[in-house]
Amino acid sequence: MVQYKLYYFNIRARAEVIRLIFAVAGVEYEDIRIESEDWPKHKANMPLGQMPVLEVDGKKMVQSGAIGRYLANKYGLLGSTDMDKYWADVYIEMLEDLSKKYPFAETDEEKKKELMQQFLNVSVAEALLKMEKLYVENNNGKECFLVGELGIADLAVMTSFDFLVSVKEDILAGVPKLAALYKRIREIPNIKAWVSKRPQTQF
Ligand SMILES: N[C@@H](CCC(=O)N[C@@H](CS)C(=O)NCC(=O)O)C(=O)O
Repeated sequence: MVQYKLYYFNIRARAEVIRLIFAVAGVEYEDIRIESEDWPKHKANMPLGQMPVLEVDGKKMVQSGAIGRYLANKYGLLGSTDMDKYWADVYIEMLEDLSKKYPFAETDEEKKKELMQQFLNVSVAEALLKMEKLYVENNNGKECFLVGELGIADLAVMTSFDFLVSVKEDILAGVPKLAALYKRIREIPNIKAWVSKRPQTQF
């Protein structure tokens, strides 16, 4: 059996899709969470000086997106056709574009509040509407997942929405299809079980 060790900070962020893939696939792994104050001791041992890092039988893998696709491919969550894989990537890239607009770097609290409102009310609102439109067009309004069967894009949506809903509870009010999708993903038994036991962190 493959031995997996996942190294990341004690947050969901860039490691959560990987954790969700393991949860859905029912695969055992060590979820190693490094506290920020201990990070300087570990940084030099990580191939790119960053995390997430997934150790697979002692070999360290880097880049969360690449790790996610590697695992999704292995555990049947990448999409069954080339077109499904393409569309899964489209949704993931949309979320990635959106995450780049989050005002991480702002240190002034007042300014950050203002930028956060702009992020939620403009960037997120527009991205959600575009995503809802694509979802409806692509799955012909069927009540299922983003691209056919449950896959990596759904897990990426779930983890992004977990964050967005935590900062603005009604953020999905204008996108009922995506709101229903989010609910459906969170109700999958393996996901529900992981959510109920995972460490509670802000993001
Ligand atoms: N593109 C990389 C980005 C990794 C990254 O930025 N990791 C951050 C945490 S989210 C990190 O390790 N920061 C600590 C540092 O760079 O010292 C990925 O997705 O894996």
